[in-house]
Amino acid sequence: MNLDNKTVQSLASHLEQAELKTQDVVKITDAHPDMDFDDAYAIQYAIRKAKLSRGQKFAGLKMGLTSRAKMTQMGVDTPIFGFLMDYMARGDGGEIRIDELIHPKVEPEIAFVTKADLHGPGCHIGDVLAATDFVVPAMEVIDSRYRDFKFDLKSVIADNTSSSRFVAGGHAGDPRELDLRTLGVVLEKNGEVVATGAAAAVLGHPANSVAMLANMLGARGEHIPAGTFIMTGAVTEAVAVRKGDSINARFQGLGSISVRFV
Ligand code: OOG
Ligand code: MG
Repeated sequence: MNLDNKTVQSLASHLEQAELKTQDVVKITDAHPDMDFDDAYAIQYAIRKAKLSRGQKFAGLKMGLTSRAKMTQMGVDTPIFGFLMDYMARGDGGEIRIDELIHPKVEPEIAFVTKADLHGPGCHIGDVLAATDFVVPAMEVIDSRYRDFKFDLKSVIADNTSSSRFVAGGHAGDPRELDLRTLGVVLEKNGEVVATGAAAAVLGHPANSVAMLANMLGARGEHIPAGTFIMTGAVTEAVAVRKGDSINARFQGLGSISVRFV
């Protein structure tokens, strides 16, 4: 850690205010070039604590930048993790208000729900499949608080990995029966296909993303508890949306998710 606690707290409040006031800010490493990865996660944890202290409920964890498409799109090369809260959840088939967001983008993801604790280091795909209750299709709405979605890895970790809204589909699948590598995903905007992919885009298999999360948490003395909802990261690049857009994400064998931005 290179930042003192006061600076961590004030950067957390700065970024959370940007979220709550729908106002973009410049990336925080511009003013704090010496901040390190521990500082970045400490800022993210301070935002989580602030939300919990206001009575909001923890809803799950997410991995980000787990696919080549996303790493290339954002110009970074290491997966990161963040958290989800209850107020970020929206229903399949529902509406998402655009005026609550800065410059949202949508991404199709595979989500896991665990039935046993997962501990790292040393967590691997076999542990994850054994500890998975079911998988569901999901759609994340990311909304970086940074101007023009321009950031570096430390800045985006501090900004809770651009978490903003998420939608989980209701068609649950068993990861032991599905082939999660070849599972196809089609993303449509206003009836036109705008991105396609296969779930192997996520670290070869989305369960590897959950294993990596357990290992990243393990390095911090934490674990993934049983019953955790985990989004494993975008299968395709993220697609920008505007007011009036209808989005439909189709997942092979797992149904589809649709939302409208109003
Ligand atoms: C960071 C969050 C990335 C994913 O699924 O890859 C992410 C960003 O691109 O703003 O959620
Ligand atoms: Mg995502």
